[in-house]
Amino acid sequence: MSFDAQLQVFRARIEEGLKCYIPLDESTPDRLQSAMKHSIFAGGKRVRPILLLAAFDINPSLNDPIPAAVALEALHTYSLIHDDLPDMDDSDLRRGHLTCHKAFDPATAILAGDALLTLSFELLSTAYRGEPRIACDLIKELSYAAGSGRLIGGQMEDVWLDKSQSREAGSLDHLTRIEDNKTGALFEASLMMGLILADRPEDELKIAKKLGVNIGRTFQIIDDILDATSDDQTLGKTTNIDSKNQKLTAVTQYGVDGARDEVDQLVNEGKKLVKSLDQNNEFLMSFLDYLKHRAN
Ligand code: GRG
Repeated sequence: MSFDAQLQVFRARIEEGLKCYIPLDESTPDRLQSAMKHSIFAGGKRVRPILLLAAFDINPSLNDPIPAAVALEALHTYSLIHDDLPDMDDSDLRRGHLTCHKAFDPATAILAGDALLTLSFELLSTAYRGEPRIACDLIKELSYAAGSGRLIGGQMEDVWLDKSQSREAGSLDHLTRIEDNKTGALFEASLMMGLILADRPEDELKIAKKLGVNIGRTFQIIDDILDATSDDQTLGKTTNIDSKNQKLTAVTQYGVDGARDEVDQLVNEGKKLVKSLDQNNEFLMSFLDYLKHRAN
């Protein structure tokens, strides 16, 4: 199967999974349901759950990876909703639609994010209760990646650099560490969760972690390049935020061409890691090129 066809198959399975697991019962207030669905069904590339499925497919087990893929996308969507809030990035546009707080109101958006975050762990604990060790490992992996030392901690440091206006004084190493947490942590978790579901050994988990860091950095630099070179309509979100905030990024540091060179180097290193995880994995190899060439 071609890369594009496989990507569509993975995406279709994820969309089906979201439609299956996100409907909530009447105990969830209508307004909250609408806000959660507004954001999670607004589109989105679904790259994290795709990576989870691709990692699982290397040596699949009998476990169903779809609930974990849905849990991961729900958690990612929560982070976008909260990131867009007036007291964070204050963005109007996300996934080509109004952000959750613009379509509803900030209090509803906070609660919709909280509810999607909580739903992730409810899904993992109920879907895999027949395999308690797998369930616990998945919950541990995702909660660690989303927690105060990684995603939330990275966001805290990032918000604080803006508030304290010390961003220009920050070193690129410091910013890379923040972005490894803000962006990379969920990519690491995506691959790790796929391998945990497939019950793979520790040495493969270690390679997956390194590949997750690599993909997170690649993704972030492309995001910085797109922020500087694309427009709101193509990206479906507010652009030029970095230059407006005088943010130190790979682009402001090395220029667009220099940042592209960084991406080339990261993609080459990423391909070596894919090879050591699975000698002939055409999909993951092409996935790295897809990230490099993405337009949104
Ligand atoms: C609020 C705890 C908390 C964390 C926010 C999401 C986030 C952390 C920050 C967003 C700004 C950022 C770091 C952008 C670069 C990487 C990123 C997370 C982009 C958005 O993800 P995509 O491109 O979005 O996969 P879609 O909409 O396709 O799912």
